Amino acid sequence: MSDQYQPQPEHKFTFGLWTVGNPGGDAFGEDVRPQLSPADLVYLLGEVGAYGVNFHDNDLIPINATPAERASILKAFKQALAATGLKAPMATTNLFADPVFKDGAFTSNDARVRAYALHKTMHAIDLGAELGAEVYVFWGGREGIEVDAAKDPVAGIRYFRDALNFLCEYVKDQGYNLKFALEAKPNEPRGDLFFPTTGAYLGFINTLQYPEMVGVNPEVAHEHMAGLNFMHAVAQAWEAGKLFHIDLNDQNYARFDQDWRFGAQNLKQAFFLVKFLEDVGYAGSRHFDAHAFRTEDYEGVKDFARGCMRTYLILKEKAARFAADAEIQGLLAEIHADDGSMDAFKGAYTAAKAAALKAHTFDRIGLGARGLQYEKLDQLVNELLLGVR
Ligand code: GCO
Ligand code: MN
Ligand code: MN
Repeated sequence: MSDQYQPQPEHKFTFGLWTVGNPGGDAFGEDVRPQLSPADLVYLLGEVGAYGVNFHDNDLIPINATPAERASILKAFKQALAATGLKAPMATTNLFADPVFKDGAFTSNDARVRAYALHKTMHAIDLGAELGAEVYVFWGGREGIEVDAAKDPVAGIRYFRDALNFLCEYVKDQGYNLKFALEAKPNEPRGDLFFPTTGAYLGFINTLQYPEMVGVNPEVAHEHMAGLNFMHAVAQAWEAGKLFHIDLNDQNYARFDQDWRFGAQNLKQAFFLVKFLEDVGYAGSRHFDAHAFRTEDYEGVKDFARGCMRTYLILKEKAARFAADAEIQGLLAEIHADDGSMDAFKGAYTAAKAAALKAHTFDRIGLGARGLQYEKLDQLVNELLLGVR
């Protein structure tokens, strides 16, 4: 491999314990890889050059662990972090695997389940803070329905808001340096999930008690499942100052959550995403929430992890080429040219401006007849990506 594409700490590439540690079982087949311990997964990530490792509470400490088991797992994990230099920048709660959450956690109809979800999350937040996490993700894997008759969706929104307000207060009370990032998904594992898109969460955040503590964690696969343009969701989050984290992976449109290696399927979308993140100077983790194909052993898992990071870095280089390509930049300059003839109509409203604009005569036919050269531009992008310019 060329050195040019070697991951460095400043690239902030992270993986979850549940990603490289995914043993490959699916709804139709059993695990194909042995389960590795959290510490061993940290060593694997150190070997491939990642910056950090993220975890759900139960990726690290099984839900039934005794205090002695907990202490020994944590000790080995901390030793592995110290030995590899890996950070643990993000943590989260598993609020979906245990049967207690089969009908939701914060939005369950059962007040006892909702309270248990808060209890479990506070303990998990303590664990994340102990290991240095600064972002805490909420993915509501079971917050939804199969049966609309069973749940009131407005109550679901209110329960979720109450939970986040409570947990923001908890974080402030403990003095933790922790921000929340909400991760949307349209469906799977529930028939329909509440807050199906990043946009839905962006609307919701401003209804919270401490909106400044809460942002989003958009995931490529989740917006693609809904047939949406992921980069646009990321752009809206960025523009709102809410891009606190990002889950990178890939998959075909309108499928289940395939969680493939970054760039495995839609290279052009991946390119524009990387270009966006680099152009705006996004400084957070580039987290790969994906896993190796079920065909792979642990060597294949390393290929998967290296591939995610390498593709990101190659696309980053392509973005720099895009910025330096005279023909592309010349076309863009033409496309975005402004002759100043509309300057008098720009900016804030005034009655005089509105009257002048209403009285102005436009060359509507001429404006509509202009060719915009997007065919040429898009082909130049294709050729750049295909490596011939
Ligand atoms: C999924 C989600 C999860 C979350 C994870 C962290 O579709 O399973 O993407 O992987 O990202 O639970 O919150
Ligand atoms: Mn996902
Ligand atoms: Mn995710």
